[in-house]
Amino acid sequence: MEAKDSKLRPRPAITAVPQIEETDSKYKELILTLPKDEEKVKYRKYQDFWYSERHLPGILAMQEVFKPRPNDVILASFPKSGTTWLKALTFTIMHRDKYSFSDHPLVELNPHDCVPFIENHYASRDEHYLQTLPSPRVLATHLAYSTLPESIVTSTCPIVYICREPKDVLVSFWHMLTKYEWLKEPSSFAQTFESFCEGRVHGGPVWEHVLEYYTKSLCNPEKILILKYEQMLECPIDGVMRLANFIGCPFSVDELKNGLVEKIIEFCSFDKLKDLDVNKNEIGNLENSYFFRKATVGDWKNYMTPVMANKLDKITEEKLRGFSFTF
Ligand code: PAP
Repeated sequence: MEAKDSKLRPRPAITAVPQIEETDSKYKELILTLPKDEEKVKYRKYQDFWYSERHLPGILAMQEVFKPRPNDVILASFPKSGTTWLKALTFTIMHRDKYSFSDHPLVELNPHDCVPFIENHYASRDEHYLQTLPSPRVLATHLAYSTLPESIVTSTCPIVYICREPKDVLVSFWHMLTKYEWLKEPSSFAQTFESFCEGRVHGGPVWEHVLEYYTKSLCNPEKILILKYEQMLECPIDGVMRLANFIGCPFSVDELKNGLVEKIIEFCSFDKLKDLDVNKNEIGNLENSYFFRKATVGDWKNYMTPVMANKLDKITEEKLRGFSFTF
């Protein structure tokens, strides 16, 4: 087994991404003309989706410049839908011949360090890092399908998309927002609820985000695989097998006999990852622990009034009408 990959390193903190007022990005002027939403986090609407304003220079640069390698695997998701887990699983499956469990990058690095968000590296002017990573790379994005660079859409790279029931996404989202110190005074749950319903959160609206990838996957099932967070929790073996087959790394008969699928699931489990020192805030990126909260289905019941839940369910019902998709 090869030693840990020296190329991997902790990602830049979100504070490394300049606010729009401070950036010298060539896209600044254009971004300042986009529709704006000003709550505690500033969002702007770009190509029908709302994105955090400070990340838009990176998103536009990525659209213009990013070129995938033919054997990259792209992980896509709406925020708080199971991305961290999908990153850990995909990275472990793909590099299972390279790393042993005892000497694995995920023991010392957060999944977001092992699988970088492409747009975040552009936003923090650290995009050259992506070039230093050895092939095959696993890369991630929260961008809507229609915001993806043409180079990804037309490439041979498989895209794995994970989605989650919107009420739980919202609760997870709100918890994340309450943690950022640079927000000083986070939004109330009621404020975040209204913004979420109107789509004004990073990557929102969630329904259009999911439906774009879903409808594209129907036309091109070899290019896009849709995974559902709840199904992955219910039957991780099935999810991991589908994931491995889709990215071209199927398990051999011997690996199946040796219980490798179960071992990978255990290695990437919420309980295992959240208890690693690197994910506990003591070392590494201060934000690492924010990605591990409860990992359950239905936590929305502890935060939403019946009226709120009903309102969100109605929106979901209306948005999905006419599509064969259900959460
Ligand atoms: P991101 O968009 O900021 O990357 P993302 O990983 O998509 O976040 O979502 C975080 C959710 O995944 C959290 O859900 P919760 O707030 O409802 O608890 C987090 O707990 C959950 N999560 C993180 N790691 C795992 C894992 N290994 N298995 C299952 N769920 C996980």
